[in-house]
Amino acid sequence: AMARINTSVEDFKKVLASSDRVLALCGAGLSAASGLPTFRGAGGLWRNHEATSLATPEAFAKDPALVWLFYAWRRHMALRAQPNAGHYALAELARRNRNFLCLTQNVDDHPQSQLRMLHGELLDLKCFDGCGYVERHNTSDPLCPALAAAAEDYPPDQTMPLLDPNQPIPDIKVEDLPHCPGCKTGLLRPGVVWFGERLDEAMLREVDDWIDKDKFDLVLVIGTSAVVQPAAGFVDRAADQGATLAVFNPDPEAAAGLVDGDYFFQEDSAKILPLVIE
Ligand code: BJW
Ligand code: ZN
Repeated sequence: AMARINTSVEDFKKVLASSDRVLALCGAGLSAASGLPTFRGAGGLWRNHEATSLATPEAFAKDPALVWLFYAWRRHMALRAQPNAGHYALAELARRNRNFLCLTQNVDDHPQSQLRMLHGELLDLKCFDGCGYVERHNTSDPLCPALAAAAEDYPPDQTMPLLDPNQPIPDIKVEDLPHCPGCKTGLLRPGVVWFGERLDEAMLREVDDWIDKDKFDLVLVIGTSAVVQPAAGFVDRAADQGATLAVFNPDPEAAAGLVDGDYFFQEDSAKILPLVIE
């Protein structure tokens, strides 16, 4: 039988108001209304590449110029993007409830006391050779002259040549990509977590401890396909403890796995979050 999923804003507001420990897991869909692309499904292609295939150390080792163009373009987009009403609603929830913890898989946010950026930060730079060099929050755009093609602005009716797979990719020499000021030999790379890489250990331990501390009342799953580990596992763990889940996602498939009494809002998170958190 189909699970009886609740879709009532009024019911949800009561559950939220009576919830103490609340966890949120956010993904790329939260930033969709700010004009930033998601990873999977429509919008997950960059030129003719799957965005997820570029987010690996292997892709960077093989073709650092290609991967840097992708991230330089993401930096350019993120630097121009504005937070949307969904971001503001979550910030309001954090102000109201000190026992609310927000985990985001997005790299385009700003760390705060109740926000953990599981997959790192797009504007951070670190050494690909692992010498330990890190630069926080570098906002240069373009990051270097070789990556200028990723930082050009075009009118909305024109396709940026970089995004047109029929246009050749700019020819960039590896020596013209940003290099590590620490060891002088390694390439710099974005300070994000790629597939096969470990999340920040201290952050993981802190999140683990917080989850194990007590039962959850409510878990919000916002704009994420929830397929990437260990992020998605946090939701499963909270659900196993008996928490009510509430999914905010326009894709009907995002409701798979919900059980009786859970909530599903099949909408743009920028529209629905302000209504349920007001
Ligand atoms: C809207 C909307 C709107 C649209 N409003 N919603 C087999 C089993 C289990 C695990 C593994 C496995 N094989 C490999 C692994 C491990 C791997 C993994 O989980 N892979 C799975 C895919 C199977 N995980 C890792 O490698 C992690 N590390 C790790 O496990 O370390 C331990 C270890 C390492 C080595 C050896 C042994 C152990 C690291 C994962 C790092 C993920 N990195 C990326 C890139 C980050 C940098 C960057 O931004 O470029 O993170 S990949 C990409 O996916 C990015 C995202 O944060 C992440 C999640 O994607 P997200 O946010 O959910 O986006 P989408 O596009 O998938 O979904 C968007 C959703 O929004 C959709 O549902 C839309 O419908 C919706 N939406 N518009 C609301 N307006
Ligand atoms: Zn270095």
